[in-house]
Amino acid sequence: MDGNAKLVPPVVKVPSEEQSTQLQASEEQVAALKSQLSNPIPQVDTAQAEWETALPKWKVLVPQTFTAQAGTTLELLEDDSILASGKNPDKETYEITTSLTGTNLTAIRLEGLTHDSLPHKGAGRSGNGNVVLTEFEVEIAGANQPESWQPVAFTRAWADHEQEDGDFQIGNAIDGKLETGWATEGQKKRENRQAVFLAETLFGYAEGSKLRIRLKHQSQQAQHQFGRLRLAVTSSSAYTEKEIPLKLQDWYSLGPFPTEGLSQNHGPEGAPIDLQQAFPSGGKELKWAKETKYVDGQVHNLSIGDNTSLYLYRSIQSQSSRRVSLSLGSDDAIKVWLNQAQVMVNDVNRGVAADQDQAVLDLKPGENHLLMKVVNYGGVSGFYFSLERESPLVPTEVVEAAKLAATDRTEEQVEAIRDYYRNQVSDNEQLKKLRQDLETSEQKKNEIEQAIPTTLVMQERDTPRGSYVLYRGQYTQRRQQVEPGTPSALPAMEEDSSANRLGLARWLVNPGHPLTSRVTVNRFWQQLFGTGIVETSEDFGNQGQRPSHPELLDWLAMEFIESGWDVKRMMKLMLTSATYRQS
Ligand SMILES: [Ca+2]
Ligand SMILES: [Ca+2]
Repeated sequence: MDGNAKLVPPVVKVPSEEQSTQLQASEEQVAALKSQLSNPIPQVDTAQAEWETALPKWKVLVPQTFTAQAGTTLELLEDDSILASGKNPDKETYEITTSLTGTNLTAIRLEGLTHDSLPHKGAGRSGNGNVVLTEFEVEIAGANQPESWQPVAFTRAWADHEQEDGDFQIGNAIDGKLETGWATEGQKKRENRQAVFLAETLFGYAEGSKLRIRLKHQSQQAQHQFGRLRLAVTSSSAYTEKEIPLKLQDWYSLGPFPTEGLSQNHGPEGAPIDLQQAFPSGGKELKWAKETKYVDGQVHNLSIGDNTSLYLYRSIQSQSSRRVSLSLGSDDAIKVWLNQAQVMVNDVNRGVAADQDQAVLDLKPGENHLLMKVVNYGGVSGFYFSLERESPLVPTEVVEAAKLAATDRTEEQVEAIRDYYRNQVSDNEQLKKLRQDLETSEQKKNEIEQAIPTTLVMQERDTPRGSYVLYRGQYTQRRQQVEPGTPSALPAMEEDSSANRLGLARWLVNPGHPLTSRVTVNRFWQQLFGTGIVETSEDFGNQGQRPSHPELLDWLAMEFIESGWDVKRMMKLMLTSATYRQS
């Protein structure tokens, strides 16, 4: 059998004793680390509590009127979401009005929610579950002047997911153009979605306000409407702060330096960057040069020669401590430092493309120094640099659960907040270490499991297929159903035995049923002597011949059973017998 080929299930693992011990130890280690990762960690939990209080508080808007221009049926559900059904037009615009109190509102949240009645139980109405929102428009009027509608302009929007193949960013929903839109990629992600729209100015009248909200689904993609949606407002400043952009200064380049490899420091590594400093190289002095041709988010080609290093530097200004994701590409190897600390390294030989590597930058308030080194091992060279869009929105369930007093949260809610905080937000070193250890342990456990040999087994179906007498042998002509059993001329299976393969196997080797043993030892005899004690070794029944020495056959059969079906022992017994040596 091909040892590399995967066995077709059902199979059982047959570990050696050593493997069993190793596996158990590594399983225990994984379980211990998992439990540490979910147990209280005072330092982390205190930071989590602070983070929770800073989460935006959302107020769900209760729709008062809701209409669909092209004839979709809209219905208000108990959780104040709106569900679409009935007619499913190619294009549709939903209009919702609501009253609200509160001033200094900053943002509106739109949730696309899944529902069992929608295609694939997703959040959209199209056949594949995808949604394209071409425009999201909001107007506001004071409660005292209900008909003087003023637009609420949005400057920025975030979505927890955007379809990646094509131009489907959330910003397309507030660009005033009906030909552009935000796609949720609902054909792949059949889950709740959220988008947050940041208002240009604070909104909300002191006397109360009316809002009129339009969701325009005017895409070329037919029926790409939300099937269920909910709206909320907040006065949180969380999104306003997010809006303050990073200031990315010009690039400077230094090099190329002939190099022995990625680890060779040509001068600027590990020290504060001084753009005036000169670096010796091959009898010359190299200096930093300002580069204005590099555009973020584009692949740039460099011609720096074989086995050379080029340094790239820029400063990044941030208003606050924040974490951003950096997406990189390089031809060939790359190393990146932030404020002199290495943040990523990849010693590879490759062509450059977008998004080959990712790095996380923990920016401090004020000026941050980003240094990159690209090493070209041969041929062409190049790099790619892009700061990714904002970190993902905190899932609505987490935000809503965090609003509740700790004592009012369900166990699932406590877990959801803790897991999200620990995995996505916290930069605690102890946690990082635990996660790394868990990863290593799980890898080790997998390696042990992979090394355990498997063997094929049989497995009974949960519900037996059923066997029937077939009239004249035709499979379409079923007569009565038959049950598994042994031929009536032979002893029956024991009553407590299951009527399956296992039962049959046990019946065959039952010491009270010597026929199997007799047939087997007779074949051994035939192998050695040329003729069996029963000459018709293939037929032991009424049609076969009588044994020449019935007592010998019985004795051998009993010996075989009592030896525990030991074939080698039986062979030896026969080969060393006086009878065999005579022949
Ligand atoms: Ca648009
Ligand atoms: Ca190259």
